[in-house]
Amino acid sequence: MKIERATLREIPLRLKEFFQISSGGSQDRRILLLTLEGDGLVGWSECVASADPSYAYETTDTAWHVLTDFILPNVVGREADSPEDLLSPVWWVRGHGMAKAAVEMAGWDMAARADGVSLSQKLGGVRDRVPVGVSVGIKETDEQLHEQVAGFIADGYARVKIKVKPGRDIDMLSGLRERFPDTVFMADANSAYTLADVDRLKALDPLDLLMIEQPLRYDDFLHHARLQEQIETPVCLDESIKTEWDTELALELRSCRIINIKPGRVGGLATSRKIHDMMQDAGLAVWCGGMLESGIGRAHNVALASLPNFTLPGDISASSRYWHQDIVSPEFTVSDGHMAVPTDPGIGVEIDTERIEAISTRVATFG
Ligand code: OSB
Ligand code: MG
Repeated sequence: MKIERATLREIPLRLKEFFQISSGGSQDRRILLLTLEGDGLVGWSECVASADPSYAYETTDTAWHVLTDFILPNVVGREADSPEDLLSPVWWVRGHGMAKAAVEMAGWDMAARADGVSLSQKLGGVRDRVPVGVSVGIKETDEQLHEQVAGFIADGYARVKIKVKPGRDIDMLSGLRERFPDTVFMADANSAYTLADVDRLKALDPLDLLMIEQPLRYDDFLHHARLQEQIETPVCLDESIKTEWDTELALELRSCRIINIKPGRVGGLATSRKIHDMMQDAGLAVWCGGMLESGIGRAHNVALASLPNFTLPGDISASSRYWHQDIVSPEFTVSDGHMAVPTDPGIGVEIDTERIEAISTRVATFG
């Protein structure tokens, strides 16, 4: 594949409601969209970096900097064998997986279109619809929380993830379990605890949670292993897993029993697939996480989630859970706890380029 031109854009997109996690929150997303063009084909991707570094060290601005000053000038004008190979000229760039993933994932969209197949088919997907859940931000009161959760259960989501932090955990989750005895719940702490909180985390065992996601530090493997030894709830890692080598370390130390794979966080779809395979070989499940993406990032996620070992519901909710109007059509919808995997070539959705151009706050073009 030959990359003749790259266009990076930033668009503002306002979430329907503020999304609060233990380490921060957001409502006005600043999203980077990338298009690669070459050989008469186009590929689209979304960079998952957030405006601030409260989830990862990358931000919208660091991704813009690394993409425009180092990555894109080296990628454009070159011939590559595969989407991963697009990044070989910048093998020396350390970290910045979200910036790198944007290039790699646009490359996958292009490669699938070149073959006339859907991204799901190109990746080796085996499902035409995937089980999906929803992630619920921290709410000030249990009343607000119960009301929102009741709505999502009525929408049919296959599981509900509740954001937690010290003080908004045991009682809050016990109340939910009591009110909704049959719902599949899990918790996500975004690193709000330390190993000293082990008793608090052990107290969650009777609540029958599907898992607890990233209870401890974002860069910690050892303490997650020590915690998993002492609690029954399966530990899932999110922030900690940025590469296949992180996955190897987590498996060796038994830091987790589940991994939340976000292709943007791990540098792209090729690494996502490697992590998927490593976990499958270890007899452990994975699921596809989300970063409050527009329909472009969501299309990549749903294609990835069609791979065989994505057996747990993903954080891949309907477009209308996030946006008044998505930038793709048809919008993504959920029925019976599942989302359909697009079948048209590439990411398989129509992109509202007119609106994207109209709302872009900055544009950089290469080639
Ligand atoms: O920890 O999974 C997370 C959103 C932003 C940053 C981190 C996380 C999340 C979510 C939302 O949980 C998932 C989604 O619906 O996109
Ligand atoms: Mg998480």
